[in-house]
Formats: sequence, C-alpha cells, structure tokens
Amino acid sequence: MSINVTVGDKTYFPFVEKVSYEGADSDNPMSYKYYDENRLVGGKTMKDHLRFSVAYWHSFCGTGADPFGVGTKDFPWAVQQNPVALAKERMDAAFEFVSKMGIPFYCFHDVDVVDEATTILESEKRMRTMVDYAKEKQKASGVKLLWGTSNLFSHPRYMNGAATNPDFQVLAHAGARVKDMIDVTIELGGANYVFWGGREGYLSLLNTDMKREIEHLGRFLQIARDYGRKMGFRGDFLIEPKPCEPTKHQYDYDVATVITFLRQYGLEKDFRFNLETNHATLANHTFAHELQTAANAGLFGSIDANRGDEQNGWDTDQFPTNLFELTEAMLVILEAGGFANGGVNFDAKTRRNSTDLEDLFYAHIGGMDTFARALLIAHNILEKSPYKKLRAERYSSYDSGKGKEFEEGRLTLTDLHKIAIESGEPMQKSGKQELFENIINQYIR
Ligand code: XLS
Ligand code: NI
Ligand code: NI
Repeated sequence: MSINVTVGDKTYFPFVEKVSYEGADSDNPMSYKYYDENRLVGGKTMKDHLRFSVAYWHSFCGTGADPFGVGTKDFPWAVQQNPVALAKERMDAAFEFVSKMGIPFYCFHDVDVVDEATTILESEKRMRTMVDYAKEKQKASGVKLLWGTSNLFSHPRYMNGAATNPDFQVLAHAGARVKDMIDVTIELGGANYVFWGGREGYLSLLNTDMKREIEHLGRFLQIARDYGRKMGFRGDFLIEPKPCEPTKHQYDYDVATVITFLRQYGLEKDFRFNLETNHATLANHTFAHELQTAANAGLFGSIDANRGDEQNGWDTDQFPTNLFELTEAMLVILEAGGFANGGVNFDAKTRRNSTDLEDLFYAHIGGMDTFARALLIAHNILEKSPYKKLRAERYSSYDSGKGKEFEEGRLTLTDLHKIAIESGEPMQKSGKQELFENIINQYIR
C-alpha cells in the first residue's frame, strides 16, 4: 500500500513506505519489534496507552548545532529562502515522517512551524497560512496535535525572561505570542497547551527581584488560562518543570516546587504537568519520582520522553533506551490511571553525528519499542507479580486497630505515648528493596 500525504508530489523519505510491527525476531531495522499498535494491554491498545508524539523542533528544525559548532544535518526540506515556502516544505516532510511511522500525534512551538516576521501582526499572518496548511495535513493523515506552545526563550528579546522579564513591554510581547498560540492550538484541536519557562528564572540573584518575578509569572498564567477557557479550550494547560538551563535557576524547578506555585495562584484546576526525563535527572530526581509526585497531587498530565547522560550535567535529550528506568516510570503511570489528554512526546534529538535521514526513523523506532516493552512489563508486574501486595503489606499496621485510628485523625500525641509504652520496642521489619528490584528484572523478558 502506498501512502501519499504530501500535498506536492515530493517525497523526503523515499527509502521507506511504512514502518510496521514485525516482531522481535525481525532483522529489518525499519520495523517495530515490540510496538504493535493494535495489541491489547489490559483492554486498551498500545496506541491508546502510549499516545506517541513527534517533537517538531528536534526532528525537523534542529540541524545539530551546539555551542562548539554549526549544524551538521542538511535537511532536504530546508532549502527554500521564502519563510512560508520553507515552512510548507518542512511541514510536508513532518507529516510524511509521522504518517510513515504510524505515530498519532505531533507537537510544536510557533517558531518551529514558521519563522517570526518583523512585527507581531505579520507573524500572525504567516502562522494563519500555516494553520490552514496544517489543518489539511491533519485531515489527510489523521495525525493530531498533542500540544502547542509558544517559544518564549529563543528570541533575544527574551534574554531577561518572558513573563518574568523586568521590562513590562517584553512581558506584553510574550502575552501576544501566547494568545496567538492558544488560538492556533484551539483551531488545530490540540489536546493540551504547554508552558515551559526556559528563561523564567535568573542568571544572578543580585539583579533580580525574585518575589516580584514569580508573582508576574503567576498572574501571566492566570490570564492565559482565563483567555483559553473563554475561547473554549477544554484541554489541559501543562507546565513543564526544569531546574536550570538556559538559566542558572528556573522558577519551575521541579514538581514539588510547581505544585506549591500552582496552588498559590489558583491554577491547580486547569494545569497539570508535562514531565521530562532529563529535566527530572537535572533536578537530582529520578523520572519516577517526578511522576509519582505529580500523580500524588492528581496533576499528572503528559511526558516529554528522552534520557540524559550519566556523566554529563546538561539536557542531552537523547532518545530513551533504558528499559529499567522506563519500567519504573510506566509502573507509576499505569497506577495513576495512564494518559488522559497527555501522551509520550519524544522531546529528543538524534546525535549531532547521526546525519542520515534514516537515523530519525531508527531513533523513534528505538524509543517506541522501549516504551512498548516497558508498558508490557509494568502491566504484567502489576497484574501478575506480588509487587503491589508486597508494598501494601509494608503498611498493613495502618489497616486496622490503632494504626487505622491514627490515619483517621483520632489519636493524639498523648495516645501515641501510651501505645508506645504498652507495646515496647517495635519489631524490625525489612524493606526488601532487593526483592522489589528482582521482580522488575524477572518480568523484563
Ligand atoms: C527544553 C524543553 C522544551 C519544552 C517545550 O528543555 O524540554 O523543549 O518541552 O518548550
Ligand atoms: Ni520538553
Ligand atoms: Ni528539555
């Protein structure tokens, strides 16, 4: 079967028709070994469990430039000089890729799709053209928008922040861009709208009124939320924590910090979390920790899937391959009820020296297969292993008697004093960590 989703007749990836599930014994590198979109896992297809998404910025815009060198990747869709013509070609390539991969969603920042013009109104006009184009593409391919967002960190005007900029004119500019992207997200049927505050922090506390900046961020998000709801946006607003980079300190440091912030500004009913693996590890947390903290607050939303590097202290955004780490993550996600509006967005880039177009396929195939395996393993652990029972048993002393009375708030400190004297020294109870770890290993098969 030939799929033709490009509006023109150009193809950017002629070397593959369609990436399909062929099973773990296949030697075809352009096939899924584990991701079988229609396979049912606990009554739900893998496709619906994982809701994969491609990140426009890394896959179709990022050419491999780093602080030490220019880009290395010659994208065949990036030859046009005219910004709208270039944007259309890039979108042709994006939809060809996403369709051939059988990935159901994509995500973008405003500037990924089309370059900003010199005025806000001119930028909006360009974006309108591209929204019409994207609508056609979405309809022809069935691919949907997982989330939209505005890039409030790349342009030099945001060097001192966007919503937290000491200059109100910059904040207003950021507001205009967010308003436009909320409109775009609604028009394209986006399931979520993301805020990642890349420059919402500081480089030095000496020149920073932190209290005032955080209040501005709270106010900014409130009026963005109010606008979105007024315009009929029913999806989730997502906030994406990261502790630092490019700032020395980012205000949305980690989940625990952001929960307090959301509650302080009355945002907790409309906002949830978009959690990224490499951001968690930069904050010295595991990914599972961040997921669990969000789930505990009922605020788990979506994830940006990638992995960091054990030795490097920055956001390397590599494609996820660590099965143990992802199994721990999927355990938390499944126990939290899985994704509703959210999904697994690959906020990951191929390495600077991965310069073949095929590499984009291999990278996503690897990430998707690892997630598919982690899903199966975590599902089996929860359904078949003693994992949940073992964990529950550790807390069984609170299920009845005095422990239960404590949980219900019926004991005073004087009561505890009396109970402790009566019962004497508590018996030692093992935490059994190695046994829990062995269960994960046992089910990785
Ligand atoms: C950067 C962030 C960014 C957000 C979207 O570290 O992960 O890519 O996901 O602005
Ligand atoms: Ni991200
Ligand atoms: Ni990131």
